[in-house]
Amino acid sequence: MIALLGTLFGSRPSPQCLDRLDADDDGAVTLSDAVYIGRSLYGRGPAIPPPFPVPGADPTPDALACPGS
Ligand SMILES: [Ca+2]
Ligand SMILES: [Ca+2]
Repeated sequence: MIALLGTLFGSRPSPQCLDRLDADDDGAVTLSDAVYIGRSLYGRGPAIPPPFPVPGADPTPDALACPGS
């Protein structure tokens, strides 16, 4: 969540793999991903989609850059 908010608000450089920040798996990295994570962690929203909670490749195709996948 810290990396996501830092990237969105410019206090951290974007990671090479933006797909890692796409928590709601909609193919874009936006503030809605932070809201999705918060709601999921507090049991007020759907679970974060795979590969969470284990690091791995995104099983659904999208346009987000992720070197090596
Ligand atoms: Ca997203
Ligand atoms: Ca995806």
